[in-house]
Amino acid sequence: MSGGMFAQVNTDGTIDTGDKFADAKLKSDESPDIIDKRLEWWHDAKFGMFIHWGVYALYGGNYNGHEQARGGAEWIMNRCKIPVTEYQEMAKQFNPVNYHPDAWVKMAKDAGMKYIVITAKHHDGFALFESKASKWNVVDATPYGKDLLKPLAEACKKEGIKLGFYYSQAQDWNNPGGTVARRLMREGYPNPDSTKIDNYTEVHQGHWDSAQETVPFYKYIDEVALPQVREILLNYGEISVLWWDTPDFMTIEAAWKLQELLKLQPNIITNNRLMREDFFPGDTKTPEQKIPDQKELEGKNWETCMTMNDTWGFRYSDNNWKSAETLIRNLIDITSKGGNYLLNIGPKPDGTFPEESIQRLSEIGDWIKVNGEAIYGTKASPLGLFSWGRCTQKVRNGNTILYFSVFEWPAKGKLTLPKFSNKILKSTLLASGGKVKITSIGENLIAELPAIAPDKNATVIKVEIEGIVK
Ligand code: FHN
Repeated sequence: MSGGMFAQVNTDGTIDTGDKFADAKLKSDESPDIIDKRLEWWHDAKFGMFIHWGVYALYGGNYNGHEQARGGAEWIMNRCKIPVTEYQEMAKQFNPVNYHPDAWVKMAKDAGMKYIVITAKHHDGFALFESKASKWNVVDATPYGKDLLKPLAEACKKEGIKLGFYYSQAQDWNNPGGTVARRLMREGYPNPDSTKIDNYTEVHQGHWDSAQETVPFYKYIDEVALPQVREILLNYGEISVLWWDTPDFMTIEAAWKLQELLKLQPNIITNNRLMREDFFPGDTKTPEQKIPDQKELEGKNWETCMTMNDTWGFRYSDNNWKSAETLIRNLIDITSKGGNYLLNIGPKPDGTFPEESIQRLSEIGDWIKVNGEAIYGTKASPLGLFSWGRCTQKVRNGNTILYFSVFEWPAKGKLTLPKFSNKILKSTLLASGGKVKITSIGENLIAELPAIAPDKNATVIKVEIEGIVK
């Protein structure tokens, strides 16, 4: 990964914007070929599981009878302004005795996911791993007392699933010196002291508890973030992804130091959220809760992360689950535009997945077992988008395979394909292998399909053609 000098942070906290600033833009001395090689598995994988888990799962979006008014349940400490000691007291109830990482990994694998990215530390600063840098970790602060990442890493290795860690590098609401993205009290609940609290957070860069500000940011970086990132990079075997998040108030110096640590895992892939993206672009772009237009991120490595309901961390009251059909079509849509899909699970405090997530994973798995060929190792559609579905492609020995995923089944089974002039070598339904007749009528290519859609989620037509689509 990248090398270079640290940019100068002046004594007054400002940054030297001289030449070194320009140096910072040079992410790495790696050649594009080496970068592409490193990302090869990730491009082929297409589908991963995001896991948001921590002490916040115990609240499940409710603080003392107050339903958190806005945002994901993993933000409850900030939005409801829970005092540091009180939040840390809650960890004494964190005892996920039903945590079975083998089962988690198996569920991910059966759903067709090829990698897992878990919150080693989210914004509440709670480490899911044993840490010498801060006692605010699962081993020291909970009755469970065991590292949660070790057995997950072992299960992933056993099952051939790549493992990545999410690490909230700047925001940390419990380890002193961490930054806070300021949120107004009304985003938590109507606290009678809201005005006073908001006035306080305004002049304290978002902090609501004096315990959060006993040391400066650089000390938090040097004494917590850097040693912890070393720990997660050194103690769990091969780590495939480092997923940074919310770079609020990050300094160039802190970002450089963190990025330097990535050399401990030479093949690691990182995202664009370490600091300002123009200085530290990372390897991947990370649209959140949205699927970009095909043109928006063309030629870039990108991964859309999304929730199955409306929250990242487990929330009791969130029943706004997307259907399996939507999730499957999202995966196809993203793949047809050249991206990856990182789909989130928010485990319950006892270590189990919500039943609704399990059901959806299983339905996605059923679809992908039959149609995975249209997803893994494919490239973006060469024919753009169309109203009834999406297309992915593979080029093999100079010829192309087009995979048309049909969402809206055509009347009488007659589907007009987008135009291409290549000779058609073979066309079948991917799931059954049944032949599909394609005829050229005037300007149009018409595929003759069964009258009723064989798969309500998406039926894939595999069309093998000569050469490459221009
Ligand atoms: O604030 C977080 C949020 O809790 C969640 O972790 C998502 C996942 O991408 N990222 C942040 C917001 O961008």
